[in-house]
Amino acid sequence: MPTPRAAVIHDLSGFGRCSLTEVIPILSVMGVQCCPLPTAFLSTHTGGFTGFTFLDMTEELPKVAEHWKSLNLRFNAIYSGFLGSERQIGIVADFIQTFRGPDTLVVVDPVMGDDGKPYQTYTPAMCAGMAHLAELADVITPNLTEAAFLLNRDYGDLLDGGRALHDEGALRRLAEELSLGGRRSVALTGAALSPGQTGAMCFDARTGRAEAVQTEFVAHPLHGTGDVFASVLTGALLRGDSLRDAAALAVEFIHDCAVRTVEQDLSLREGVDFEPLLGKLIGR
Ligand code: PXL
Repeated sequence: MPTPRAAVIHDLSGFGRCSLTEVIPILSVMGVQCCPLPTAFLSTHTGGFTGFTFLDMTEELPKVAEHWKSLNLRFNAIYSGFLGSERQIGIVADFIQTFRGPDTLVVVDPVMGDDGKPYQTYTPAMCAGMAHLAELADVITPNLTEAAFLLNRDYGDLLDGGRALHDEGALRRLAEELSLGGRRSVALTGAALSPGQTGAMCFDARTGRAEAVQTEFVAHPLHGTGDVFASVLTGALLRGDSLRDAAALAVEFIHDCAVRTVEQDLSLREGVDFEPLLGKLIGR
């Protein structure tokens, strides 16, 4: 089988483990060739840091796309995440429309926020634009905060003010609603069926069914797990795994990384300690 090629549209953050510093090693170890399209270059990620640098790459993106077009490049996957400006939403949408072939897997991780709040650099207009961009996706991977933003709902009301937090039916209905009537697959992260568990609720557009995958919850604040999840999921889908199996692998891998991060007693700023565990993703 030829090596699949993916265009990966995320920021590059120097310290703190997120986006491209997770996406590239994970997809590479899973046998995928990554072609990065960096949306911004930051000194650190924006969670738990102040004073970070931020180089917006908006002007560069269409030039790269133009050159790639002249080379007739084709991609087996187009996978986007953290964006650097409102204008980038239209640029990424154009990129998807230009480079998408009949078999291209389009994954939009609608990175916008966590714990009910947008990330520091995300404006309300960017969040609204992200919902439009996500309409082009075959698969989306929101957390509960991003699900609320995509559906234009209050985060507090999303799961009945927290009462439905561990309610499988409520999570299933939410994943179904996010599928836009079954047009796209959804892996809703941070979906816990009980307080001691966590994982994903997956709606598979191919089967029309929603299914949860769960693991033991590691009670330690972690940063960058969303990017690890979506990257492992993308790699596994490119290998031909079902959405459920791909999500199960991602959930299990993050669990193992979380345990290791706690053992190393790393702070939130360090992100999730995943590099020594990459071998678990080879050839599965
Ligand atoms: O993990 C999502 C993410 C990606 N990129 C940057 C971030 C964040 C979350 O905070 O700050 C720069």
